[in-house]
Amino acid sequence: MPSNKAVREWIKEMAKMTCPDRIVWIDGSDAQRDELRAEACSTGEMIKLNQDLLPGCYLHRTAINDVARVEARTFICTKTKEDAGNINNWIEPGECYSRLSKLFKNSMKGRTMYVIPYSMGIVGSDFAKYGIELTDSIYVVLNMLIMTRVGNDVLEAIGDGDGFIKGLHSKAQLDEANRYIVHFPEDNTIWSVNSGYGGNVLLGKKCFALRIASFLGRKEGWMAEHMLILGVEFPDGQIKYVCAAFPSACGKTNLAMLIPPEVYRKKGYKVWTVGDDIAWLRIGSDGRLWAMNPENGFFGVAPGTNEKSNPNALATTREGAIFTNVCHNLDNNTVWWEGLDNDPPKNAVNWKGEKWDYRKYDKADKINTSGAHPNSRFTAVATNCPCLSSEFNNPAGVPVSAIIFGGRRAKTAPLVYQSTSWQNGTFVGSIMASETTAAAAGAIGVVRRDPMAMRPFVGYNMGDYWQHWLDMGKVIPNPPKIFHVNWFRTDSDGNFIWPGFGDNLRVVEWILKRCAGEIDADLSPIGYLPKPEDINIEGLDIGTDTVKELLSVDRASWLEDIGNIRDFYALVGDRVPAELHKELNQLEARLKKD
Ligand code: GTP
Ligand code: SPV
Ligand code: MN
Repeated sequence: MPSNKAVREWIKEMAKMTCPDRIVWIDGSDAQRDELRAEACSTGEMIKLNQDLLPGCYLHRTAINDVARVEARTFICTKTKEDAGNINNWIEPGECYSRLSKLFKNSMKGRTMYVIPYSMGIVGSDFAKYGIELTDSIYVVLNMLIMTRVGNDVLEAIGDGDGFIKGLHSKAQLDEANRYIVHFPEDNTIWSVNSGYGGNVLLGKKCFALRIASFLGRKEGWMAEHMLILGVEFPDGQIKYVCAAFPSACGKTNLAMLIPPEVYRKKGYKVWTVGDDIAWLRIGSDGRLWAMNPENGFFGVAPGTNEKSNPNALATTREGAIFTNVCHNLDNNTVWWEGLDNDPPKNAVNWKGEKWDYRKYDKADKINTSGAHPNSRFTAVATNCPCLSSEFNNPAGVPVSAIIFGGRRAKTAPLVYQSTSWQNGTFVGSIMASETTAAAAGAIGVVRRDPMAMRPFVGYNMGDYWQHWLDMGKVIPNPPKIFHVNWFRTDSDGNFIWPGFGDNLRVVEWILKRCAGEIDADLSPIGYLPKPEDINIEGLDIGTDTVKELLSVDRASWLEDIGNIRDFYALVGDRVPAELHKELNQLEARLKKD
């Protein structure tokens, strides 16, 4: 127990409410981790996998009604409703504390409360922030040990201060009707109850590093974003970094770990991963924007990950990983998921824990017929990643040349375009849209506006968040250029036109050339488009005509979008910055011209 009075009193209060049988401090040691793994296996909470093939790897299944983030049950509880804004759910803080206190009351009776002191960022560094998560789930402890930096040194770094983020989590009864993921940004507090799924319960991730951190960033002059961070090494050894914000399950992990196409590898191109989900951005003393990854592991989508699409991610999961809601291959006690290979296990248990018959798989009813849940995940140790950047542990992060927004759009958005300024780039981020995925509960494949890929993660009013983007642009002396990409345009048969994955480097190369001022582009109503011949298609089986198709801008569908964007801005409400309304009007006028 540390001497810090704020820490001690808060834990005492939470324990009084939740009534655990005992309290265990997590120290970050391997010995304690191994004991917890053994305990979780003895109760069936985890399954130990084949240790010859997957050393240190375990399987966990969540409750079948608890497999994704639940946005409808996620709340931002600021004092006033306006400060949370119309895009967030809101409950008055006093009312919320009292409602949830009833759910937490005695929720840990007969259980252990684990105290996890963790750091987002390098412990002791200028830009690290600390949290303590109290939880009654060993699964949460084992995941936090991978995803964050945990240990006694965090308590030392917190010292006598009270600036740590107070996180309380209880599985309680896993009661869906009483599930709450609640943030009190003005109190540095997060309460999560009745869930056991990653994004709802690993409180360092979306809850702290995005929702609370975005709130802090606005106050303190930095930004917390749903972005991967990646370095491209050129044949001359120079490395340039980009950040990219895509909505959940839209390709961040894949882009962050991409393997360059053969023609690029031969020339000496390499790609280095700094982060795959979250970036904290601040202005460096050199006047550039710097990005650091506050996490220490990857919580990645399993389905679709294979030797061809993302060999680096696969390699990262071969040791010390936790697999959640994937398919269990009983023949060799390993794991499988759709898109791993074409050889589904014949003797297997599906993500629900039932005997699984691969022959009954029906693409139209994935949830009920697949071996792995579409949002099944791996939790993997970052340092296992073969392409991990040497800057991963650099507390200052890396300087950013480009910010890339992107979504999953079958039609409207072209393969890539460049904004004309920071303000216009902020506008481009604000009008992002994407088809919904399995990463959150609800319908899949519906286009919805997801500004900056942050719709579910902004810890305050969306209008104020956009204003913060505009304000940051005014004080970054040498800001990154802002782009938009779409890997997901489909043909009339519904097939993806662009090969994607490793070949996305071809687009990133164009982006970096634009940043370096090395090539021209064509100004269109929506921004700068590549000259088709400037997208390198050497070694691909698509021609320049396909590139032209991928870059085409259909004015009618863009004009249709304008109406939808107006409705969305109206929903965000009166804090939408005037500059963005102006950008929207100008875009409409340009689209209508001629
Ligand atoms: P979160 O962890 O939920 O934030 O997701 P993410 O943005 O990291 O997405 P991820 O890289 O895990 O990709 C999700 C899905 O998109 C997987 O099924 C991938 O196979 C697929 N995907 C990723 N990149 C591409 C691409 O370039 N083209 C196509 N067609 N699919 C892709
Ligand atoms: C996402 O949904 O964007 C994720 C997974 O990265 S979760 O941690 O569940 O939020
Ligand atoms: Mn994510």
